[in-house]
Amino acid sequence: MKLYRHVAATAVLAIAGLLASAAPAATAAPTPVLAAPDIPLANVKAHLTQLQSIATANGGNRAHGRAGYKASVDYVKAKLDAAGFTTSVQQFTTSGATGYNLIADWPGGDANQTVMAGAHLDSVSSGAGINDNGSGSAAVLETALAVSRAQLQPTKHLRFGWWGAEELGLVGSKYYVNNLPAAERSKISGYLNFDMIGSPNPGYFVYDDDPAIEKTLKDYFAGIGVATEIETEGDGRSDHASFKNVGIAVGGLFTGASRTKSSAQAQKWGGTAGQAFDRCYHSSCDNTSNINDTALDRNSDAIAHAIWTLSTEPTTPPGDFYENTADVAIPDNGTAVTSSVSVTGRTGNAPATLKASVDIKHTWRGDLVLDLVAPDGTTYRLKNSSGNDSADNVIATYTVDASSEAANGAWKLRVQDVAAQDTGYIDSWKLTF
Ligand code: DTR
Ligand code: CA
Ligand code: ZN
Ligand code: ZN
Repeated sequence: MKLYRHVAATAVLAIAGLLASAAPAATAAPTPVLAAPDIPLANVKAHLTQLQSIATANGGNRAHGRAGYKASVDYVKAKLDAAGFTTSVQQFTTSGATGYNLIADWPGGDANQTVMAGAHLDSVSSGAGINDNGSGSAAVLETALAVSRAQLQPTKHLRFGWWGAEELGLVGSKYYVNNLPAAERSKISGYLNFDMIGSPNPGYFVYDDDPAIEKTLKDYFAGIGVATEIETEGDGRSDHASFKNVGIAVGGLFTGASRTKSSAQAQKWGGTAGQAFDRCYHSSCDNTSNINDTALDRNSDAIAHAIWTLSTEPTTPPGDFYENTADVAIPDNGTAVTSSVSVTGRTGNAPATLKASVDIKHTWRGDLVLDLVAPDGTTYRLKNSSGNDSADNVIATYTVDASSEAANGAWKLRVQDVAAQDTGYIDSWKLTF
């Protein structure tokens, strides 16, 4: 059995565990988060005007391999350099032409927890690509400039990216991720993607990949009384897929492309039912007239809200953790099994926010009951069985108020399969103090 303890900065998504005993945990007042500034719509539209001018001066587009794309990169880079960002241009080759990614780091913050936001800067060859994706590029640029204007000092490190050759198949963002060493990838705590956020007949769609990022973005719209829907048109269809595919938490916003707005959506958001969210998608008419100002403004402000919130929230202090990675088979509909960790060298009691992270492979997780057993035998219920939860695996972190327990001793994860059929095993689990 491999049992080891090491210190790690862990960012955990805590799921409150049900307690079988002990007083309810004390809840600390939420730490106030710095409020983001308003992102001036006029500034965002000024960037769109510049991108339109660039397209007009370069054959009508800003496509990969064309002069209009490199001119777009130069425009954005100049703004960021003047604002104090550390920028770099990453070159790659695809379809026989040189492509460019632009990366901008805001100096400061914990580099081990990097919050990243990005947008593809290229258009299709048929037009200027003002909604697709000048809108995302301009909003991310203006948010970065707002960070500079505010001289923001986030707890986490901030990085922004503008991708090349997205229209050729997410080529630029894939190149960036594939050439990022694994140690650097693991430092990115989340990537937020903004591709088409000013559609003329807009919907308000939020990516539902990472719950924490999704909640942050949805909270913004709830705060302004705008209903949102889960984005369903684009799994894998924009640059967030490049990050998600290597296990990085992702999120983002979208106002719709060629799909048609329903009557219910028109009722909710206004606009025209039975008409595409963007009738000029990938067309020559995707110009500065192809933008809904309200949508662009709301989404720009939502981006700023997310950047401020996710980068200034308290970082999770490094937590000591104790892990057991030995596999333990769980008998189907049988007796409980346990896996233990030995906690030594600590003083006093366990914390009120002791975190039990489990990785259990099982083909019907509703069969499983999970308990944390303290060294003195006190049992804390982490998860009850549920007949209708047919999803696979239990990969979750539970927060337990173990402040009445001595920290040192043998802590056990107890798992029981209480329903016939479907089997599994404890893959690993850990306690973080
Ligand atoms: N692939 C994007 C447009 C697009 C289509 N569906 C989604 C969903 C989420 C983001 C973007 C998109 C493009 O053509 O650039
Ligand atoms: Ca605004
Ligand atoms: Zn496109
Ligand atoms: Zn796009």
